[in-house]
Amino acid sequence: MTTAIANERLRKRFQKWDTNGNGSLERSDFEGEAAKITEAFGADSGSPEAQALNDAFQGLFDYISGGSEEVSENQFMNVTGDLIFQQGEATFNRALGPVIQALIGLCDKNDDGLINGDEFVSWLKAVGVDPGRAQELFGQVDADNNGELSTDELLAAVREYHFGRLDVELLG
Ligand SMILES: [Ca+2]
Ligand SMILES: [Ca+2]
Ligand SMILES: [Ca+2]
Repeated sequence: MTTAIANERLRKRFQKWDTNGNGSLERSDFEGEAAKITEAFGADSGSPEAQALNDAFQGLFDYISGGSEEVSENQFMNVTGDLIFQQGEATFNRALGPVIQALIGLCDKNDDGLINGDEFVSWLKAVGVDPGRAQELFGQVDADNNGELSTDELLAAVREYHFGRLDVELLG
């Protein structure tokens, strides 16, 4: 990993999450992001799955903002850089776990808590990744090679992306 790639990826994430484009993150940006993802998955905005995703994004905003109303780009880079590169995996999983679990909830058509190949294709489509890469990417995320993606495997993939070791952007 180079720090340059890692920083560029975090900066991209900041810009994406700044859904109203005003140069800082507010709670409403995270509501907007949850709503956008819900729509991309074709889920009803009033469904429990949509609510869970919104709650998860609000929890993530609480973590990133540390209780303030808005988060500047510098603050975001510091907090998320610390979360990804300094804190251990357990802290990362606590912060991002609810978002990943909510995404699984939106995508898990057969309700087994895991993401199979077909479900992964619809995930990639919803977050704007070329589904033609699904097979290759699935193999990279499926660490234990059992043909299903677990919460832990998906969380590890998000970390690996931010370390610059994996090229799939699962959070859209
Ligand atoms: Ca904003
Ligand atoms: Ca499933
Ligand atoms: Ca697996």
